Amino acid sequence: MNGSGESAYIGLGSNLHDPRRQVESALQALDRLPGGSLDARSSLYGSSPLGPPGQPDYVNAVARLHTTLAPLDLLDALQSIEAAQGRRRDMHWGPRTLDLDLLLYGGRRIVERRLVVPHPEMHRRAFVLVPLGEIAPDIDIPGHGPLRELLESVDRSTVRLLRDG
Ligand code: ROI
Repeated sequence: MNGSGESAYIGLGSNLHDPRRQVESALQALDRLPGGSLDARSSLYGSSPLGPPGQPDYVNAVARLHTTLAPLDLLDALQSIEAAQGRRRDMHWGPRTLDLDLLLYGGRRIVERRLVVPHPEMHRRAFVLVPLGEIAPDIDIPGHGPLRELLESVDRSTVRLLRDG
């Protein structure tokens, strides 16, 4: 069933070391991954940090890939991009140079030791749902229903469209 590939949605986030540049360069890296291409990308959004206070605001975006990579191979590829851009696995929910989350993979639900899809927090995170709504307004989140309805249940005021991005 994977011969022609699947659509996968990736959440991007950064709040350290020139966050806009981190996210833009990760989008380029996603486009260069083997076995796929970048299909669509959202604008860049600024968002208030979820997690410990006192950290800088985040830049967030969502991308859609068309990929023939299996989910765990795609996860490996995302972690390589994070590592190449200097991500260190540091403080839980603390500031980060680059976070790439595999949000959705086709319409699938996946529960593995290393990977849960849909991403288990995405349905309550405005900084994921708002950019996702820009590129896939009619999508359903498996197990959670229409994105349009989820968007009504989150505080969208924590997320703002960034100019020139
Ligand atoms: N908060 C925001 N606003 N955006 C993120 O991408 C983000 N990523 C995280 C935590 C620390 C949960 N907070 C975030 O990993």
